[in-house]
Amino acid sequence: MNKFKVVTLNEFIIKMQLDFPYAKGELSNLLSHIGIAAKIVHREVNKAGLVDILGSQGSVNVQGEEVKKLDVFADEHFISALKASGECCGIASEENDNIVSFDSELARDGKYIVTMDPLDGSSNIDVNVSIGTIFSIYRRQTPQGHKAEEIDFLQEGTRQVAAGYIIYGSSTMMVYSTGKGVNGFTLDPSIGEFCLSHPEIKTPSSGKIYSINEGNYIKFPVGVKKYIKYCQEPDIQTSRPYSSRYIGSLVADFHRNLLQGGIFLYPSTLSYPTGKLRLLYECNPMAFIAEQAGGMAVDGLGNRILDIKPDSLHQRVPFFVGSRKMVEIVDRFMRENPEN
Ligand code: AHM
Ligand code: MG
Repeated sequence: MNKFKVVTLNEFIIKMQLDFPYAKGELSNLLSHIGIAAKIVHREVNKAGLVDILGSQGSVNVQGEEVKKLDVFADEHFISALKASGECCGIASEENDNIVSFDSELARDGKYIVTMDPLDGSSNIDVNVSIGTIFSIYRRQTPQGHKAEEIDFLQEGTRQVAAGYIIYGSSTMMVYSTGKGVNGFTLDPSIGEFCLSHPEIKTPSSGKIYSINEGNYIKFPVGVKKYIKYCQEPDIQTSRPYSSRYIGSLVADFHRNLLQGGIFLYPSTLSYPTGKLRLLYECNPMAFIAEQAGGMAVDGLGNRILDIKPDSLHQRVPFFVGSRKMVEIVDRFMRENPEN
């Protein structure tokens, strides 16, 4: 790319703001602050093997899972960046049992709330495998000038104003959407800027990859078992058998499938009867991005993910996301095999 054509994340955010005639720059400011926090977390993730930041901190998060130090670091930095933006009145995060309402006068006037998984795929931190941050932005429901309340967070995914993720991989990338397509930015560490590298991402309507933790096979619903067998059956027309690819980091598995075409599945299992992944800060943002890129996301129980009305902050749902034709097929398998 010609160096004079490099578009930084901030330039892009400002340019996009012009598409919204009444925008006052608040969302742009919020997104820029997320970009700053992402760079700070990138810096720490990159030296994770060098400093004594690895290993478990000893505490247990609200999901009953062990908290690693880097999770806490990411959580704190994203929270302070969002607070500093002055546009956000509160957050809900995987690391916090309850919502965090910001108290300052500036923050109470904030129009937006953010849900986030500050460091997803945390079991991969210690082994230098890609991890990520996932976020969603909504307009608050309660009036400005007051503290954020839980009701501000329990909104359907269709009401997302923006959503995105940061992948800390062989490069660090931020991918986000404000509901007008999906764009990806790669961090150039030498200049400390996210640069537009993947404009207007469209996901293939079908792919050759299925991603699922097959170790749970015997615990899957019948529809999923049959779909896995379908993925493995040879068929020239649909390029089957598909390849199985599973990293165990949602952001990394999703990102690969978004670019190459494929399907990611986390169904209900006996250990996780309603699925493992969290609606508010894992499934909804990814579903929003998938749909904006031409893909699809459902729960396999007859619902589009974005239409589900949340009833609690850390609610889990079964999750099937990816290339449209592949999701349609697994959805059909689920409908035709309703038994568990
Ligand atoms: P985490 O938020 O505790 O990191 O868990 C979420 C992760 C996802 O990134 C990934 O898709 C899934 O858990 C993997 O779960 P499993 O190990 O059961 O396959
Ligand atoms: Mg997570």
